[in-house]
Amino acid sequence: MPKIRQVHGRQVYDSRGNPTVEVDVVLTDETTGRAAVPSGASTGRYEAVELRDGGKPFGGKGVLRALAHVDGEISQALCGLDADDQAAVDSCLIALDGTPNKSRLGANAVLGASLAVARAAAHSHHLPLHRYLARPDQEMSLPVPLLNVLNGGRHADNRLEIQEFLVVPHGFDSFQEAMAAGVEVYQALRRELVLIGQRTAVGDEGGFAPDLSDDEEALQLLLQAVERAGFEPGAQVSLALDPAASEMREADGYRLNGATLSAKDLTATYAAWTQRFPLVSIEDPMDEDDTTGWQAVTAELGGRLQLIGDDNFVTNADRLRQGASEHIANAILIKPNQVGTLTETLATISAARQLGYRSVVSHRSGDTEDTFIADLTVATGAGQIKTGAPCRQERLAKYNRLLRIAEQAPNLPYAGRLVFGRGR
Ligand code: 2PG
Ligand code: MG
Repeated sequence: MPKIRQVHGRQVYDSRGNPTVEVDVVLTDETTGRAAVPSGASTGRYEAVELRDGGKPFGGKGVLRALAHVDGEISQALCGLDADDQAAVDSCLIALDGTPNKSRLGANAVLGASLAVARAAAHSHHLPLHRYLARPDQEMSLPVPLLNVLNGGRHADNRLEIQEFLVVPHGFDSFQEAMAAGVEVYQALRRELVLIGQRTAVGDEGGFAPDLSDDEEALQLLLQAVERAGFEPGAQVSLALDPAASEMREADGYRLNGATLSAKDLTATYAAWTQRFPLVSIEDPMDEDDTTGWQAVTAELGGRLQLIGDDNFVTNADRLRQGASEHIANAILIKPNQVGTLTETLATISAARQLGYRSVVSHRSGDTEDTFIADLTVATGAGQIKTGAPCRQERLAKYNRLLRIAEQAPNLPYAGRLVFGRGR
């Protein structure tokens, strides 16, 4: 097996125009691999730490220190290792960093190297990345796309408190049909917004960012868009939310539609919405540290809704196990840069499967043209991917990659009905 011969990092820019890390790996057989690292805005406090330079350039967001680690210590440690022993590569990176949260070398430096090695190894084996990452105990599938078509919270300059309103086209036979439905709903939503005199500018993840002040009105608009696009709400296309509730939390409760709600009131609001709208999933319904709020919402709604932990679990298997023992959530969001290596990401997906939790693989609000997560989702059979609206090419890059995989591997099942059944 070829060995790692060279590891080099460079500064590129993400979709928000902030610097980010890109890593190239060259193997002894001259094959190469490249990966670029995304960056969040509504980051959970327990995430692995991205190393930023501070100071004046780029508002402190420079990555020169992280890049110096890639070209220095990381390159030195990885050169000579077998490229297809990903577990050994990642153990080496974890040990080299030496901190529990990758804060010394930077999770951005570490993840860039980890993913670039996997890509290089896949090339060396002449395999598409999803086939290289596949394991006999994981059944591959094409995921349900969770398309974030209305942006609020930290991802847009409007008054919506809920960060993401998503459409979930599950009731279709193929990924291609599901994606087409998502796109039709997105275009129908644009027409709805024009009709009511709203702007159609988009937020960080390509979803529209109208100046609505009422989160319920947003849900209403979305439902209308599904119908106007000609789909059956609930049976073909359902809805999902990511309130990113840590961002809504204030000293005395959760801020929503001009009111301050207790965790109990917030749960009641979600419950009322599930009666009126075809909601199938809510991510981060409560603050990352609000264990009792999370327990209450899980007890009340966990039987009929997917409840995804993002800011609380941060793709960390130990935090997921802790949450499971506290009866919190029934699904986990998977963002490789929250944990920092590919091996840990895969371990978290396996842990979730063992615990009976679903996995939803996700982009970050600041992202790049890198499509690693598309292949990761297929390889692990996670069944769901959340990577923005069908707008802004860093979002479409992932969906388009999935369309190419779907064409190349026509026998892969579409996970829609497997995950969400036939609808309500
Ligand atoms: C989220 C993500 C991605 P960010 O909260 O789920 O949509 O946002 O990358 O800003 O954390
Ligand atoms: Mg989230």
